[in-house]
Amino acid sequence: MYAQNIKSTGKRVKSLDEMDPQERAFQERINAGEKIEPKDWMPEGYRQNLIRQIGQHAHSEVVGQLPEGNWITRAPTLERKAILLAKVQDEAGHGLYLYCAAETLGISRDEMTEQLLDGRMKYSSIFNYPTLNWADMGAVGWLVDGAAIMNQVALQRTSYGPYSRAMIRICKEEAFHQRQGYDIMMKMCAGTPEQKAMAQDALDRLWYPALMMFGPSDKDSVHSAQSMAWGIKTMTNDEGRQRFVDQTVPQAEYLGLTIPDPDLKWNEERGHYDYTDPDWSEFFAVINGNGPCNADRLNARRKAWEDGAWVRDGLMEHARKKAARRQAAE
Ligand code: FAQ
Repeated sequence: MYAQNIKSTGKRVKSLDEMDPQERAFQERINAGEKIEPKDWMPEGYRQNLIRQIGQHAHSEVVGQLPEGNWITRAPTLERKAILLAKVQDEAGHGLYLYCAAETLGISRDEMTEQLLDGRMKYSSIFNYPTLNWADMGAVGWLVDGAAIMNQVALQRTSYGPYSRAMIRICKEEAFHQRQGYDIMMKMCAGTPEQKAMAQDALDRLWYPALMMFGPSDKDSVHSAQSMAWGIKTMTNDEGRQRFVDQTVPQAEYLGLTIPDPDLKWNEERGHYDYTDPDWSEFFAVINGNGPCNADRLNARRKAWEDGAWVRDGLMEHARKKAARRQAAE
């Protein structure tokens, strides 16, 4: 499996024979399916790669509150408002589990936040697209959470223990998120022709951005080969994207909606749908800061960070006083 995964991404990683004994023992633990825990020895590249991926994942959960948070006050009924509020709060919680998992690797949450705000760390491309109307709340839950789960179910088997355990908990909640989105889509598709047209429009705008969530195509993926050899990733970007397409097409058919891809068709021989890739120039523009909402999203996070400074200062002062009191009593 180890060798096959490397081949599928086309990039070369060290073989066992090329590793020094410590690194080789580490790789053999990974190959045997053992979890790596925070105090275990690990190659510096493994640690850094995990900080990058988990940090980016945590930032995505937190920035990901913004497009939906925007609709809490405008939800059409009290029930929808309560559900959306709970979902957005869950995303904040996911961010916190993930920051904690990253902190076990020797970076602080403050450092990760600073790296997000000064552009050294990324967050998922999808959250740089606007949510224009209520149908987008359905499409985000259905497609964005659907894509997120597809990826996160695979990450439950990731080799780093704290990340894997965070994923197990997060997936349980994400399953509810996806269903609430699909439920909104079902209601809209069974509603007036105008409501159904809104649902179709939301699918048209969010389909390709959702496909981009799985990352660049395997041939352009920088990290996949090494991340798969280390068991950090358990499927390639294209494998995840294909699974998502295969799962989502029948769901769109059930809703009576059309996926905006004229070349989408079932391929009997492959046992998968053939589909059109996203426009990769758009993907790279978005991850390099030039998507429709990049500036708004980062400005919102900067403001939250600055507005929260007094809370952080207060907590630090409280902790200092508590420690001093404890020391005086000893
Ligand atoms: N957006 O070498 P690869 C959610 C970057 S959670 C932005 O293939 P990798 C829940 C990548 O960082 C959504 N950047 O990278 C929710 C790298 O740049 P770097 C988040 C992207 O890491 C729902 C470069 O491109 N989920 O939505 C993206 O091996 C609703 C080369 O790419 C996760 O983060 C992208 N889409 O594979 C919340 C899951 N794709 O760092 C609220 C964990 C790639 O060298 C509401 N992450 N890049 O500067 C992963 O599984 C992986 O990181 C991938 C990318 C698969 C996303």
